[in-house]
Amino acid sequence: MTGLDDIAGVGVDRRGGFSRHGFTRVDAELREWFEGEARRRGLGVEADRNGNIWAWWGEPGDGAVVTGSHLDSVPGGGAFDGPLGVVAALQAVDLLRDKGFMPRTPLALVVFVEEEGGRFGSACLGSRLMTGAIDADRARALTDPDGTTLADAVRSAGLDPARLGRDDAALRRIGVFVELHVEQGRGLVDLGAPVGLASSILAHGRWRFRFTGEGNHAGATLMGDRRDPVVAAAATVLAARRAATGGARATVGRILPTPGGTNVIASSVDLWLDARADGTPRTREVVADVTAAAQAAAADEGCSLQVTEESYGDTVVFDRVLADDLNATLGDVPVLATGAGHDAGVLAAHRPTAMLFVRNPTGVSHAPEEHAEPADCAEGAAALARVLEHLAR
Ligand code: HGY
Ligand code: MN
Ligand code: MN
Ligand code: MN
Repeated sequence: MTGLDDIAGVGVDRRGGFSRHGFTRVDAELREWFEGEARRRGLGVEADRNGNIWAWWGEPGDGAVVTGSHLDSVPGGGAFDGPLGVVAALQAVDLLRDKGFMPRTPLALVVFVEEEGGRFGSACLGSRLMTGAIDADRARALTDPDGTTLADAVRSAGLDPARLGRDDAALRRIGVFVELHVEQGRGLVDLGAPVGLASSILAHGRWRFRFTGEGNHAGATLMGDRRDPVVAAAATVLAARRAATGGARATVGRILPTPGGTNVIASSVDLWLDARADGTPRTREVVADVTAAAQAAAADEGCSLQVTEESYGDTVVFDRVLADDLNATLGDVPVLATGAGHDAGVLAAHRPTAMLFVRNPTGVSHAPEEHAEPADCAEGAAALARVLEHLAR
């Protein structure tokens, strides 16, 4: 799909996936690409106070029909998660223009920044700043693995960190928001459909578990004399697997021992838990189970433990009236729940919001195997065009 090919080379990492994170040089390259594509279509481009980019078909105005997604990725991510929604939005504008459509309502495309939280650890950062779902002071102090704060990163991207935070003017501009996204799962494959609508998003959050023990020599320290935080962390990983029952999901995808030497007993280790379930009570129950096991493991190992909630969002149920209306427009497509979070999930608490999914034959996401066939991508863009025409007519 043109567009996806244009950016396919940007931010490819050694695993063959993509590592594109907010407010980095790679991010700047992707923004430049998007702004060029938007300007080529005569769209007016502006960045909001939180670093999200808006491209306007017609005069910017309140109550607009807005579509978009993100261009950043998880480390080693796939080619479609985020970019497909942005490229499909550009293609939908082309399709509508080709048929001579002129929106009667302002229409905007938005690229949200740092949706994956791959750099600063907080998911949907751009949309959560816009809605006030994350405290601006807390956000400014977020640091990346190199210790750079969000405030510094924003400043070096040419924005004023003091202006980060809830943006009521931007929210007023959103009359309705629709995000197209590659499906992260096999629902559409199993149903034999190229395009679907989202019904809900699981509650999910991220917690950092910091175990502190005693750094020492791997060879000179007898086993009985150790306080090894990695041992407590390992027990916690297994506890997460045990806790995730009944449809709940618990993942530890990132563990960082300090100092991280092969012949060094770590002095501390950070482990991040990603927990998701149908609803807050069950999600918090999973986290409580894992925390209890982590505390016991830390005590056994003579280590201390500090648990910090880094981001959390309750279950999202998308606007049913809007979904039914769009489904009538699309001619009765499958309606699916998802375990993956999205900027649309953040906005859904503030504005009528819907999501379109495009079939992913592998069902895999957040890995290079993530895929969508060109024909299904085209179907997705055409479906988005029909939806935008319906909403902005
Ligand atoms: O983590 C998620 O579900 C999303 O991809 N940010
Ligand atoms: Mn993702
Ligand atoms: Mn995504
Ligand atoms: Mn030595």
